[in-house]
Amino acid sequence: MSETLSRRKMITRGIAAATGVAGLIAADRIAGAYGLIPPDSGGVWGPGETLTYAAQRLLMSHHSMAREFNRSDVSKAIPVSGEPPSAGQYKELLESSFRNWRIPIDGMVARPASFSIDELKRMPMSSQITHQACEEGWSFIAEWHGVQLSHVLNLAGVSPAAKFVVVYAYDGVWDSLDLADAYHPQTFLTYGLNGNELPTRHGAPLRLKVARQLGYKSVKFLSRITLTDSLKSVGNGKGSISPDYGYSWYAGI
Ligand SMILES: Nc1nc2c(c(=O)[nH]1)N[C@H]1C(S)=C(S)[C@@H](COP(=O)(O)O)O[C@H]1N2
Ligand SMILES: [Mo]
Repeated sequence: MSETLSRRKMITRGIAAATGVAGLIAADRIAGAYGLIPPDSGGVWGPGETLTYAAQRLLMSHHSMAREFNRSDVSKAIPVSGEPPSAGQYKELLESSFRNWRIPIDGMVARPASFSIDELKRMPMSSQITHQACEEGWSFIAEWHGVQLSHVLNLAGVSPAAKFVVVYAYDGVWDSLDLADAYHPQTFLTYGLNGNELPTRHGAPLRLKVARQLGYKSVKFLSRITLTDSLKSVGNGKGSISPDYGYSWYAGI
């Protein structure tokens, strides 16, 4: 994990050092021309984020896989970040065992739809044993079960003009992925953890699992999925609630 992070920093710093300030602006222009400016960068004024995102997208294959582990590597204790929403719609859904919960998928899709947990479970199930790291320094290895996000996207029929998948949670958290990460084979909608139902505190009934980014991109307690071609008018316009707390939209590892 720290090796990966420092390698990423080295690449970014390497490009920055080699190019200098004029180069930074040039790099930003190139990144812009190729659609490699992340939504929270602020163009040339945010070259750090742009270089990290662009370097990963240019230097690493879109389909490079996060490492998968063995069952014997699964962590004994799994830390939790945050509490499930204790009031409102989520509380009602939890009290009725999510019987009336459905996840809508809408926006720039040919066939807007919504799915219950049972419907999601009837789709092809995938599992992954991967490492999840929180930006605050802790991490764990766990086995996640669910359906690839790409499967659900294909059912809904993503418009050729769509560029981002936005996800919303019942606790007000929201985030987005570009289509490279949304269609990545290890990007799941998960309903199971270590052979059991997904526990409430880990995001029941459904959470996003994004194996190649930090934990905060794996949004829990999902309430809606929507496709868009621009994040400018979504929330703070930065593609994620994370920049409000000082973290970047792109959290690749
Ligand atoms: N809806 C929602 N999703 C969330 C969070 C949250 O507070 N609310 N915390 C994030 C953070 S910061 C991390 S590190 C992971 C932690 O996942 P875990 O609680 O299952 O360990 O969930 C992420 N997903
Ligand atoms: Mo986190």
